[in-house]
Amino acid sequence: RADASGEFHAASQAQPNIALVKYWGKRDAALNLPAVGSISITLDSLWTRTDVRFVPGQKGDRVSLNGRSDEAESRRITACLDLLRQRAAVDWGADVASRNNFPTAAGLASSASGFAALVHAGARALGLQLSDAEQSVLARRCSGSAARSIFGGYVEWAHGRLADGTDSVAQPLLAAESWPLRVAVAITSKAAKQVGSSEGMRRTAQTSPYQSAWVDTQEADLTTARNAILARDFEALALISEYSCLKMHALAMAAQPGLLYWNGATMECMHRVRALRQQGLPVFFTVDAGPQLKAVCEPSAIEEVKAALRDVPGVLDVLDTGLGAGARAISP
Ligand code: 2P0
Repeated sequence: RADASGEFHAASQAQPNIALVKYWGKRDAALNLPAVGSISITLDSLWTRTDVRFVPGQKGDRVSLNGRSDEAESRRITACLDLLRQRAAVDWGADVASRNNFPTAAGLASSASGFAALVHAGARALGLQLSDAEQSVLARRCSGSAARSIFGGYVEWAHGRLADGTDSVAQPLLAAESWPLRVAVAITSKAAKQVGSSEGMRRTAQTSPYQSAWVDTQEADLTTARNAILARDFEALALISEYSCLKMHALAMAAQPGLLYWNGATMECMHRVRALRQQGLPVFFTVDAGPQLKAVCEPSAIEEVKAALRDVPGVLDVLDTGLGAGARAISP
């Protein structure tokens, strides 16, 4: 299985994705099965690049993230590599070097691109011939949203019916080129978030009185968003996306203690985006488990959207990206 130079080595790139119909909650924490399906867009100019080298005989993994080591992240990476080692029936340690060109762990879905790139590179390094769907299932077990970053463009991750989770997999709905929307990301804080997504979801499911309403209403939202995407109906996608975002945050805010992922600037950005849309600009917002605001717009609106967000007090920076492809090989 080794490559031409006798090494078990590969590198891959994956991009973060942003959910328009949100994933929040698990029905099985061990297999990382979601309580709800979700729909996302994969971005293009933000990326994770990950290099994986398995070393026969090596005990344990050596992990470098943006040039540094982090014990908690290394444990998650080892757990993910264990799934690949199990498949390949080897017990070799790996050297992993991964970097992002955007802030890690601040609500920019670094775990989505990170684990999608890790599974993609790790599978190839071991010579495993995995389909995209199989990679999506493995990435899901490492971090739920990573299931979606295996694919590009508009992606749906299914709730699934099977107890073993093999059908809780992402699949593409529409290629990025078929509806090339743009995304402006307003960075309102560069600090790592205080409550990670897994802990936030656990607390929400245990204590939020809105959990069952969230689960019960998701199928209808998925249908609405899927239809809007297939019809390329911007206004319909705007309404369902803002609805799902605000519903997820209301659910999480009602946990005990309540989860507050926004800061003041996040809220100001939401008002600014709503005002722009009222003026006729094709733009809507979404916010994940962190304080950054993502404004999704038609290409013609991107400069005006960026300028408006830059103008909001508390906005530190505005990134700008299109929609991109799924996980893929790069030269090591
Ligand atoms: C999403 N988020 O659909 C939702 C919306 C954040 C808010 O998926 O525990 O890092 O690793 O499965 O995927 C972030 O959660 O959580 C997330 P785990 P993940 O994008």
